[in-house]
Amino acid sequence: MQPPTNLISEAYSVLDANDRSAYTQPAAELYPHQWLWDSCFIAIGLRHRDPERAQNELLSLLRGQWQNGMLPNIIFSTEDRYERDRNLWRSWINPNAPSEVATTGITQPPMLAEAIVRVGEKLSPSERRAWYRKVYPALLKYHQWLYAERDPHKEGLVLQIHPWEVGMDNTPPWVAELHEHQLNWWIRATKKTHGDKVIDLFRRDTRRVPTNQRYETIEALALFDIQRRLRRKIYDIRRILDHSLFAVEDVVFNAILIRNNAQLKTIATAIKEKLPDELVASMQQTETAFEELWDPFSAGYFSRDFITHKLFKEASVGTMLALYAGTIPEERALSLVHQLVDKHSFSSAYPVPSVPLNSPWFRPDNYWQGPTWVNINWLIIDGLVRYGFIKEAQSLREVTLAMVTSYGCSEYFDPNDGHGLGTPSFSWTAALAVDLCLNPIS
Ligand code: 9WN
Repeated sequence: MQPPTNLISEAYSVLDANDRSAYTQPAAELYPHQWLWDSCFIAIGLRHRDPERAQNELLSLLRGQWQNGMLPNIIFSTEDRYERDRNLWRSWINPNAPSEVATTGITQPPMLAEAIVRVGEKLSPSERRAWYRKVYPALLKYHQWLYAERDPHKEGLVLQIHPWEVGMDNTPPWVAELHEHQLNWWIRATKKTHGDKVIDLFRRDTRRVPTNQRYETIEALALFDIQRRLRRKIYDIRRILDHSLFAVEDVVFNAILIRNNAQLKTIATAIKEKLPDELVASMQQTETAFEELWDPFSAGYFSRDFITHKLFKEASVGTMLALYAGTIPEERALSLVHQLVDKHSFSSAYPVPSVPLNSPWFRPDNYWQGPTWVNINWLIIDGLVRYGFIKEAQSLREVTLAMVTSYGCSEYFDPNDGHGLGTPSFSWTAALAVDLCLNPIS
């Protein structure tokens, strides 16, 4: 397939329109701040045209790093009109938070090492080493924080305390858990009295994106309620875990961690730094423990409850991210690929649906409950290539590019007919379309 040159120029104009000089916003109006995994994906695209801007995109993430090493999922815009967003989180109540910028108190999938390496590929060997040296201390501190704070029982898997940490906000496994255990009395009362219809009128997101394409108001209330509880514990993980049983060892987060641990090693080796022994042991342990997320009956990987270790067996594209981890046994990878090409499961006309077609949760237009996302496809393609499933990777790359060429740089897409959903002019769709275009698979 010829790289569609007008797709590349359209994608770059999206990234330029969303440029806020210190960082690139995911989308105008709906997402005006800097998001952690968005900036990683954005840098992966930007590196092709402007490696310096790509480096700055990642460096600007480090402005938000907490003293304990945490990288927050959002660094808030300093514009006056976003005071409400900053005040909702009030990161400054925690002594580890940075003083110059306001952030959230939670993180997002650790894609940073991958982005650093991808940007490094566009630099000369000496520039690359200088680049790696510049970012290595912060990156190392982040991975150490992940294990120190998020693997308190030293099990090898790191835990998440909010669906926003996984970046797939209303994915069925988390939403099912929310409904089961996390709707407190006033949210249930709101639901019973249909108060959610009134609250709908005040939602900022549904003023920009049709209501059916976003999460339910009841779910939004539950997400904000968890956020409020985290704030009450001043984002201190010990206090949070003492009082809350809502902690999940998420399959997507941990798969991404495994691959990014490997990329952290790549960086350390290139600059002749020795990773601390304790961290190396934890990294190894994650690869082994990840296999505990495998369910032989449904032949898939699932997130699990941190305390009970019960697997959350609602099917989602999360299982496919195990391919990106790159450490699962070949026969398990093969069985995931069978589902990927199965017409009743993940093989829709415009794959990969975020929920398989045969799941009772499947809704083609609803956010993380059906639509196809370009970042997820990018991660799956990368995993397929490393496992040697070249034909499958090529075909997924082609259909992804065809979808973006026909329907633009939307936030997500209908997996049946490909039309764009969510906000238009979405940065990671643009950036990763550029990367897929310029990286043919051979
Ligand atoms: C909450 C910015 C972010 C992405 C997430 C996506 C969505 C926010 C929201 O947008 O989350 O963080 O308002 O729903 O789910 O993956 O990073 O693009």
